[in-house]
Amino acid sequence: MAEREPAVPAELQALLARPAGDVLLLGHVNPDGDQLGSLLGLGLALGQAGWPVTFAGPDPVPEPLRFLPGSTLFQQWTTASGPFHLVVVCDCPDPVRTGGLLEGACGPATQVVNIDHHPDNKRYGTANWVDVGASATGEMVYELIEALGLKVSPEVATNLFTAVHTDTGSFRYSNTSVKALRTAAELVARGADPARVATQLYEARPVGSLALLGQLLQQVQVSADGRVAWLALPAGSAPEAFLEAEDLVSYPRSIRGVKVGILLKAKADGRVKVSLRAKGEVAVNAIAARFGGGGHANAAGCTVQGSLEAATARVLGAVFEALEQRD
Ligand SMILES: [Mn+2]
Repeated sequence: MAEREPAVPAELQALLARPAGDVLLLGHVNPDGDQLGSLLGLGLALGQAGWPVTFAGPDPVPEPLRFLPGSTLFQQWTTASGPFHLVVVCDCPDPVRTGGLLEGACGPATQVVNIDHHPDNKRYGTANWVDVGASATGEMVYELIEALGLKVSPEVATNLFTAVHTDTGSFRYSNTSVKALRTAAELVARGADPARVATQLYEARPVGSLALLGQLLQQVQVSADGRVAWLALPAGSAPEAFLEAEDLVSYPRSIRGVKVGILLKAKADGRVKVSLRAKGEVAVNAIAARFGGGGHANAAGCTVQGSLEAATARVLGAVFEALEQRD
């Protein structure tokens, strides 16, 4: 994979060059390792440089990510305080996902910095940096911190390493570029501990979760041609914390010959949350977009109205259509 030139926009560097007011690092619903690692890494670095920083979002830090340094500073908000001088949003393609907090945190003079690698980013910031070639937003934040000449402490390094680690599927997915690995290596040199991060993320399951995992995985279905595998979970199949902690969609994708893996989770309110994962042959973000969702070519999601059976049939229909167009 070719190296890309460093591309931190001058506008962004100018905004963050020196402390100029209070900064809100703002998260979105269901924050993941890339989003929290990016926000906490950047916020801790800005804090060390003298900026007054606040970390907040509509949802709390999920249990498996509570080892991230600074995560105890992250506040769960229903309404935003503010206005802030600066609001930084990371890894968030659509401001709707902040649950109204972005609007609440902004006054007429607020600068909104939008740093992301999703191709469907809506460029809602006053300064936008969208690099679809970046493996993770955390990779971009590392580049930004370096460009600003800020200190990369072991705490900052751990957050950014976790961001790159999780978004590349532990350096297994097709976005595991030379740059992703170089960034990870530099972060390890600055104090991130790969074994500790992996242990916290993948070897800290609560007792009993394997039995539930086994029970749920028995429900994985595979299409007759072997190219699509899915897991459709009725509402209440498993506790929310379990679903949050387990990357269930990775199991249907892990089957030999499967091109698209799907997880469908029915919610009590009649919506079905859909996660789609591919192996580089079908762009699942185009499929998710048909249902009002989005994401990356190999990892995307959407929400479908209706029963689990109806949603499964509609999504499978769209996936097979995409496979046929590819053939
Ligand atoms: Mn990401």
